[in-house]
Amino acid sequence: MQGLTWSLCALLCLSLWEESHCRSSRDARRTKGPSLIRSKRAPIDPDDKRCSYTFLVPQQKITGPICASTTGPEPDKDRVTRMDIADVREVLNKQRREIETLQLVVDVDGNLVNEMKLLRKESRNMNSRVTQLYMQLLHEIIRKRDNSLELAQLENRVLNVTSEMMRLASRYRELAARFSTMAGVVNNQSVLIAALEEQCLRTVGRGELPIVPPLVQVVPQHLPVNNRFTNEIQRDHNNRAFARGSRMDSPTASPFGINPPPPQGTLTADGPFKDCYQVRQAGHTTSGMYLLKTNASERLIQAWCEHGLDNGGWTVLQRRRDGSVNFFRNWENYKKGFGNIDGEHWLGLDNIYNLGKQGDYKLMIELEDWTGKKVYAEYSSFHLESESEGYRLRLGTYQGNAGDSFSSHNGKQFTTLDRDKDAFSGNCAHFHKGGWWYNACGQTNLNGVWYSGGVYRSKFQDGIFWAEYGGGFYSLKSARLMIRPID
Ligand SMILES: [Ca+2]
Repeated sequence: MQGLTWSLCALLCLSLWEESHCRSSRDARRTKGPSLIRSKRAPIDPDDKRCSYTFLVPQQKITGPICASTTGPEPDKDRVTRMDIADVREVLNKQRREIETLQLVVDVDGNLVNEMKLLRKESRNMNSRVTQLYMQLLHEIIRKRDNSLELAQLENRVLNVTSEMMRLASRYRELAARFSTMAGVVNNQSVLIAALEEQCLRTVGRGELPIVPPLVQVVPQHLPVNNRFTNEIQRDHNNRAFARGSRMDSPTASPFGINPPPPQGTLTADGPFKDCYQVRQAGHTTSGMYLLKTNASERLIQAWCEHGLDNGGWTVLQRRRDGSVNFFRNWENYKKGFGNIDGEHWLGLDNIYNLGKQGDYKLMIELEDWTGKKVYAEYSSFHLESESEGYRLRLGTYQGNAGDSFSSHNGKQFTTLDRDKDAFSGNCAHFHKGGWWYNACGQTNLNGVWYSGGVYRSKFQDGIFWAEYGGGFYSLKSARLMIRPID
């Protein structure tokens, strides 16, 4: 009887254990079994994960024998407990393995989650970058479209300007042709007017007509053209050419040297030199005023040395450029020289003669028309004879692009308004209003009247002309006579 009771107790215990298999004490409290209450055993050591149980026997009315006994069969109780423990341990081990497996899975899942997070973050960054690049591309496209529009506008403008230029060039050519024709007509009419005037005077005055020199008949094929030509050249001549202190009909009395103008250019303390070529050889490369002294004279000469043309070393004998100086002067003036060394001037026949005696010189004549074009006439040799020979001109052979209008003056003496040495029956200086080596009278008049604008109208050909370049009625804008020793 007692053994049966222990067996029932053991069974009850086993079944209870199976039912509440390691549930927590909370779950145990929630269990509202009418017959079994499992109380919490507190405190439970968290490290001790083994379950421990307290079996409470339900209160019931004991009607039979009580199986609890302190002196019960110990061997049966020990055997059951070991089995249980073995089972429990086996189950526990199994669960631990499952837990470990689950833990591994959880770890792997955690890594995957982290990787997923990283990937998501990366994806967001990539999206942001793609958006940024797209915006940049959009801006670039817009910019290129704007550029292409601007380019198209510029091309249109270039086309318009080119078209306008072509139209203007065409118009300019038309005007140049018309001007050339009109200039020819003016030239011819001047000759005709002069002839008619002569005929008229001859008829009225019954032959008591002053003899006038023949006009230069050269009408060049290509007149230098400029846009400032008007029919008011004569007025301009009267008002402007001699507006700076001299009258055309009364030669200036003060010769160069007596009342010299204040120098406005550079004047080196170096020197004196025999000529500008020696100045150049001394190392001076700046064009300007230098002191010269020729071998034949003790007199110092202020002269303009041109070092900017053809390697320099040119001594300037004469210069015209703005009409600021009257060149209609007497013999004494032409002998001594006059004008401003840094502007219009005449170096003086005496000085030119003394310079030429020092060696073999060549002559360069530089002419500039009213379009700014410059042409040159060079003569292979140049010197003057003495005053007793009327400063007779001695020229070599011509070369250049201005045409040779000076060789016809070769061998002629110098003529001024008060000393007639020319080949004409009258005085060429009176008609040409200058001093020159006149023939009868000549193909060039570089000491004539400075007319503004080029083509001029005058009773006589008294402008600064060079027949081969512009004709007798085209007054040049500037002219220079220069000498340098022959190379
Ligand atoms: Ca004469």
